Amino acid sequence: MDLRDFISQWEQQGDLKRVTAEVDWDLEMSHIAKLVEEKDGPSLLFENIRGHAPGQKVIFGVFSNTRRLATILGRPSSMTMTELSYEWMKLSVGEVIRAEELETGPIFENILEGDDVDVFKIPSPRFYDKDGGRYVGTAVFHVVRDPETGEINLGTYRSQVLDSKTIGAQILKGKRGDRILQKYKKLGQKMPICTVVGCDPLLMLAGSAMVENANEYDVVGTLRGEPVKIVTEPLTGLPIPADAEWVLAGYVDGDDLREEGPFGEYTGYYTEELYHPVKKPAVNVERIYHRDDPVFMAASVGRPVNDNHMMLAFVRNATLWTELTKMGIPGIKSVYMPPEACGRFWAIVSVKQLYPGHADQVAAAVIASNTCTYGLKGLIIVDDDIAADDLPRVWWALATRYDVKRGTQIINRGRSTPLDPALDPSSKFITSRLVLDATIPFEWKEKPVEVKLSPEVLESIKARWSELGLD
Ligand SMILES: Cc1cc2nc3c(=O)[nH]c(=O)nc-3n(C[C@H](O)[C@H](O)[C@H](O)COP(=O)(O)O)c2cc1C
Ligand SMILES: [Mn+2]
Repeated sequence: MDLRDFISQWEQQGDLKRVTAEVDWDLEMSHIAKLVEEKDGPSLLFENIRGHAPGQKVIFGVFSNTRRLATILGRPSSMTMTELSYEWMKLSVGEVIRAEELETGPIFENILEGDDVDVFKIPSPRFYDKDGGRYVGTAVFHVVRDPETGEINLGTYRSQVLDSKTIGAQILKGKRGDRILQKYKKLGQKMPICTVVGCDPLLMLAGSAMVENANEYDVVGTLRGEPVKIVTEPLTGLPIPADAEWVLAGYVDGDDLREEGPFGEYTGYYTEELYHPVKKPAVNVERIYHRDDPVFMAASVGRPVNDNHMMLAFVRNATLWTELTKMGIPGIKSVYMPPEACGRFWAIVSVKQLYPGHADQVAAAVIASNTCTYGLKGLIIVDDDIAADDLPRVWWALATRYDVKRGTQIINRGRSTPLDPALDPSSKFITSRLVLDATIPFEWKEKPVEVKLSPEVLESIKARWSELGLD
């Protein structure tokens, strides 16, 4: 599958609209996309971008609703995010399907090097008016290789256009990508890197997942049920998708950090660079590859709910569920990370309790998981009669099963993201966390008995419905 397969599929199901009128990359595209997204509209394929070569296209809204997330996972478009996450979990605990290397692919149709390397030829949007510049990487992933183990790692880090031959790569402290960069730095070497913009959207989703000790190409192969087709980028020797739309190849010099940002982020707030400059890793671009008539993939940011929150919620939901399953914790019924909470800061887990303390075990496991150790602030645990994504019933449990003193745990310290506007500016990497246990304690002998309609009476009045004149 490549991006173009999805474009055709969405067009057929009426879930994609081509915009042929000329639009500006500077604020206009992002603003149009945001308005359409807020009305749960189709994804938008902009085909005429001011100042860019005819044939160049930009797609927005790839991830912004569950219909399209379902198609990306190859499932019926009626499935909910929680159902899709369950499918992801089921597939990813199965046998791994490794990537398949091809000799060549459409990504090599156009190769720009030397003086022809000009990042401004790519139709990167500027999203919000206080942004530091154009962003080439919002629906992006970067490919690197661990210099010690040889393992390939994909990671999604926002990328600003810094100049015609440099883009930012905001690889935050402690991410797998950062740990790899630090190894190169220690070796006194620059880190070869490929930046992929536009491809099978599932690859981008995998790039944004907290995957340790696995190659995300293999994760996607396993989810797809067939190997991802890769080719080797000659300059860096790194594997890139054979049918990607745009790829930038070059290196990061860990000793040469550059100012980047600010950016109107997925939290709905601008980042700290609005107040003071922050230096970050940057990619020195030595080659640009693109397909004929390339499709640039962009993801909208800003206040929830949009592309970013749907991606974060879906991927974190799916990998949390996978981790809980792999940890062998019984009774997990459903998992949900609401996009409205930016897709990452709150989680809800429904569990069929089997022993005293089971809900506490679930809480400890969620907090220890790779998925939730980063950024989670709040966790709500509910009993199995309530689905994790049934928010009205979750509220009911908070109202009637949760006792503040018995059901609350505050965890003082945990890893977090400097993008969280609620964190003290002097301590941006550490958060506290809240656990709300809204289950009925397993060990209680006299449990609250739920009020239910009598089945016999229901049966009998069903037969009398016409007679009662209520049809
Ligand atoms: C749209 C989007 C943008 C992201 N931007 C960044 C970013 O700028 N920096 C960052 O460190 N993580 C960012 N993330 C989260 C990372 O992709 C995620 O932590 C992933 O695990 C990083 O890859 P790694 O674990 O291989 O380092 C973003 C996620 C999404 C969905
Ligand atoms: Mn990774």
